[in-house]
Amino acid sequence: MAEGPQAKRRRPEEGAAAGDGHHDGAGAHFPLAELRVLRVLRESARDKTVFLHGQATSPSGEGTDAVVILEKTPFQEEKVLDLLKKHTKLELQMSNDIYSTYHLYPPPELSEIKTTVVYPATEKHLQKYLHQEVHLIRETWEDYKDITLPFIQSQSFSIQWVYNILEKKAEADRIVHENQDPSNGFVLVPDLKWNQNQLDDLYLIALVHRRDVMSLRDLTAEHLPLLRNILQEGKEAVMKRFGVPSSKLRIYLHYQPSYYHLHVHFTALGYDAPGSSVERAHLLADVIDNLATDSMFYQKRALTFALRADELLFKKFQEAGRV
Ligand code: DD3
Repeated sequence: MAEGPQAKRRRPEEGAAAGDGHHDGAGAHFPLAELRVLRVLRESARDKTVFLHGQATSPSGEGTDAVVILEKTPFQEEKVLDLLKKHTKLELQMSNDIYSTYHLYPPPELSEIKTTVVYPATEKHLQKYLHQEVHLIRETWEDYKDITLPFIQSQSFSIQWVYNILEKKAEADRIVHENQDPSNGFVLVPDLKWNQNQLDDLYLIALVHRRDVMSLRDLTAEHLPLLRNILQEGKEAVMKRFGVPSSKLRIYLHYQPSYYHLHVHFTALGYDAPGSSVERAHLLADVIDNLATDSMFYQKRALTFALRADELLFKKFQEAGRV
C-alpha cells in the first residue's frame, strides 16, 4: 500500500456528467435500489468487479438502460487497523493446526464499494462491457485513411464529458493542474476509475484544450510543444499533489483510444491498469522522440491494436480483407 499526502484524505465522490451534456451529474442521485437488474455483463474474480445491465424507470414511466459497475477497492493502510478494531462480527470458517480462516464483517464506513453508473446507457455501452473475443489488427496508414478514419467520422461518439471538464462545467474542483494555452495547454484530472483513496491505483488523464486532435494518428512535430508540456508539467503536478515521482509513473497514449479527443494517461507504475498492454499503450516519451526524429512518423508506420469481434470497425477491416 502506497502512501502520500493526498491519499490520507477522504473526499466525497462525485457523479460523472451524463452524456446529455448536463453538468450536475445524472449519476449523483441515481436510484440504485430501484434498479431492475437484467443481467451480468461481465465479472472478474481477480479485479473484484461486476458490471450489471439494469433498467431504471424514467420520469415518463418507461424502462431506461443503465450500466452499474461495482468494484471492491484496494486497502488503505491507515484504515486496516480500524478494520481489526471496529469489525462488527468475526465468523470462524475453519481451523487446522496453526491455520484458521474467518469472515470479517466491517462496519459500513470501512466497506465501501466504488460504484460507477452510466445512465442512460446506449447499446454501445452495453456492448462495450460484454465479454467478447478480440483480434489483433495491423493498421497501415492507408488502412487508417480508408477504413478507420471514415468509421470514426461516421460515428457519433459523444465527448460532451470532455468538453464539460475543459469548460469547468464538471469536475472543476478535481482539476490537479491546468495549462490554459489554447493550442499547447491541457487539463490534468483524476480519471473516473480512480477514487483517490490510495495511490496504488493512481490514474489521471491529461485532456488537451485543442479540439482538432483525435488520436496518435494526427500527431506531427507541430504538437511537440503540447506533448512536452503534458509530460513535464504533468510529472511535476503529480509529484507536488500526490508525492509520486515521475520514475513511478507510466505516462502513455492509447491507440485505439476509447474517445477521440487527444488525452494522455498517467498511472502508477505498479498498477496493471486496463489498456497498458503493448498492443495499446504508447509511452509519451517515446511518442515525443519518434515525432522529433520524423514529423510524419505516425502518418507512415503501421500500428497494431486489438478489436472486439462484434465491433463495427472490426467488420470494416474484415470487409476490406485486412483480417
Ligand atoms: C467513460 C471514457 C469515459 C463509461 C465510463 C467512462 N474521467 C469518463 C465521464 C467523466 C470520465 C473519465 C465512458 C466519462 Cl465508466 C463510459 O470516461 C469522466 N471523468 N474517464 C473523468 N475524470
